[in-house]
Amino acid sequence: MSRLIVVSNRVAPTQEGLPAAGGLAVGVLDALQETGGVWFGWSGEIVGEAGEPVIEKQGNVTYATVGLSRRDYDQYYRGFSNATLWPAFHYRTDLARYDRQEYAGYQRVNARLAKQLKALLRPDDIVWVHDYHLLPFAACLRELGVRNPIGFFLHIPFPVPEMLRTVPPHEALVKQMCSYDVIGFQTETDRQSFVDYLERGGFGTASDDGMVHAHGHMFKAAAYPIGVYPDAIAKAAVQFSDRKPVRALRDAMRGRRLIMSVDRLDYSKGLVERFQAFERFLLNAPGWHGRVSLVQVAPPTRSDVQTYQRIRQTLEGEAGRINGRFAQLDWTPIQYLNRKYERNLLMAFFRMSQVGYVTPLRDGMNLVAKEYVASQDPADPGVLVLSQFAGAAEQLPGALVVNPFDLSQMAEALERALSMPLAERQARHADMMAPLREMDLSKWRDTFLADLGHVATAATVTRNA
Ligand code: GDG
Repeated sequence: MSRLIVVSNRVAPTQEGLPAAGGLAVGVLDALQETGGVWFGWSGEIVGEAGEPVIEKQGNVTYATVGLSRRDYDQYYRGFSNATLWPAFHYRTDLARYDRQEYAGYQRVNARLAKQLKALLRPDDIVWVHDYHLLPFAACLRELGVRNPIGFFLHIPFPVPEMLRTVPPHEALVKQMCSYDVIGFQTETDRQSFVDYLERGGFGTASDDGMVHAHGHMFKAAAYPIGVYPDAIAKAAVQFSDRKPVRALRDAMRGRRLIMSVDRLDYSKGLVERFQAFERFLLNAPGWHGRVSLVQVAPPTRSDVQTYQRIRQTLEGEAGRINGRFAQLDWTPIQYLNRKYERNLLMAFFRMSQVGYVTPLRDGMNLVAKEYVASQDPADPGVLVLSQFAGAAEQLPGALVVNPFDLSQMAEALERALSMPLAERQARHADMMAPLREMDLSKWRDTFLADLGHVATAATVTRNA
């Protein structure tokens, strides 16, 4: 049987039951533990000189990790990946910068990782590459003569052509992407943006069955919305409901309503606007003072990228200001927790809350929204307030969908969610559970890999004809 080789920037093995707080790590680890396979990528360590991969087996999964030098880390990871591609793909050109040396480092690290992976590859392995750090990876492997099927999944949004063109080497990057056999996006909208870029630029054409012919390659581009395992989440939420931190939160709420938010601390998640909309809600609805709190869990990430330091400061300022304005001796409106929690505890927090407040300014999918829904008690479910700019909004019709740039609308949605009658909450919850079950995480993995199998077989036949 052929092995599945997953490649992502950061390989994230479980450490003391705590996987990294990131959607890719959560989704990939769950998907890989079931099928078994190899996970190749950066160990998270900065080393003097990049050496051979370190191989380590844990259960079903073999981890093959490599270190990055300080220069590689600064140029490839902190630089081009997270200070150019991440902001631009999330429509934050105001925060994006471009540096030629960083881009050269990005290409250099992709080429080196490809070389290191090639040494581990067997002829019948299937390679599945993840995310924006590795757009050129298949092109690098092909240059080394690798013939294996290679698929790619983009976890973040694919921007509209005008936005993409703000990234100076856009043409070279998209050309390199065309070396993959299958390119997966979170939503139809993302897929369409990619195809628009190719067609309007005269680089290629797409047909109705999802096949694309561009830059001399035939490949498939389709949407594979990433999912969760709703039943496992519901079970964890119940099992963890008696744990100490959950009891502590319940006690602290003392019968108050709870609005719950969980995000990596990232400017794409719309935290500042979210706090400000909560402030507006408190202004509009004094009857709720003392009766509802917003708990925001926001573990810091990429804290050595300057824009992330700035968002952290702004947010601390906003939480302090809003609390100073409204707090009472026995009531803190916003509890802002800059730390990581065990994942199952988060699911229990979701279950005890009345509102899930998930309002990114832009998000590929947003797994928190799906986890929130899955954690609820179907007999007495909380309400999801969800940004229209999260990929998840295309799949969760029962949410109260808001525009995160419209603070008044978000404030109204909070009020509506907090006062929603039980029957409506139940109906909305049931509407969301159906697609969550239908498009769960194994479906995401299996449909992607099935397509990769078909396309790669066809490509081999053509190559050998
Ligand atoms: C990228 C895309 C896409 C959060 N805090 C803690 C913690 N988390 C977990 C959540 C959730 C995951 O991290 C976050 O996933 P998201 O999907 O919400 O967001 P990104 O990290 O930006 O993920 C995103 C995703 O990839 C998957 O394709 O949906 O659009 O940006 O599972 O529960 N986990 C733990 N402690 C925390 O404090 N253990």
